Amino acid sequence: MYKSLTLLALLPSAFAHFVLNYPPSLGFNEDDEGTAPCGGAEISFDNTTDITVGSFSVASRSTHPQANWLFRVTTSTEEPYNWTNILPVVSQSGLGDFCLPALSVPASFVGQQGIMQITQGAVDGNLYQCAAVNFVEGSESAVPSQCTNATGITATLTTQSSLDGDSSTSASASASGSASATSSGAAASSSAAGAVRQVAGGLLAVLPAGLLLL
Ligand SMILES: [Cu+2]
Repeated sequence: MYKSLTLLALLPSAFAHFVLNYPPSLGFNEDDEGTAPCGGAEISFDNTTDITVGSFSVASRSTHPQANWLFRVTTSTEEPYNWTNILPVVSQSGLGDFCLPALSVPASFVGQQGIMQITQGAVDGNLYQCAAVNFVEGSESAVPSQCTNATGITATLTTQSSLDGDSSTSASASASGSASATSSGAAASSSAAGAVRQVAGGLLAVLPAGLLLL
């Protein structure tokens, strides 16, 4: 706990971790971005974004060269939130705009309001952003303008269903974070890619297609 707070305090104030560009964030405050479930933002349904359950996009911008992402939804507004994963953990490399299109959630969400949570597991811990959404039938007719991928962005699906650690388990989180971010980075990402092809080939096909939508 103290260790991760110290790391956050050492970051330059212009270091934005990551921002959620689409759907619109419930609020971004870089000092609070490590606070679950929504980076310090209050859950509110005053401004919701319609999300077509059959196909939608999530667009972010990252200042971390390597990160793991978890995309989840819920219709609950209270602990423990009963999250549903949109994808397994996504392992991503490269700086800047990062967008995944063609995401989907079960049709059972149609007609409900909910929260979409985007968590980035990065060198400085898990960071959180949320959007208030209104789940509707259908598929996105066009990818939103915010959905672009910076040159050099790559993403692969892992077989993990949750991110390692959080602010309450700083010891293990910082150990695994530094291992994958330094010398073992290449080996870790190539073995993750192999696992993806083996276990979830169909889903992985979504990612390169999205990267062509620039
Ligand atoms: Cu950061």
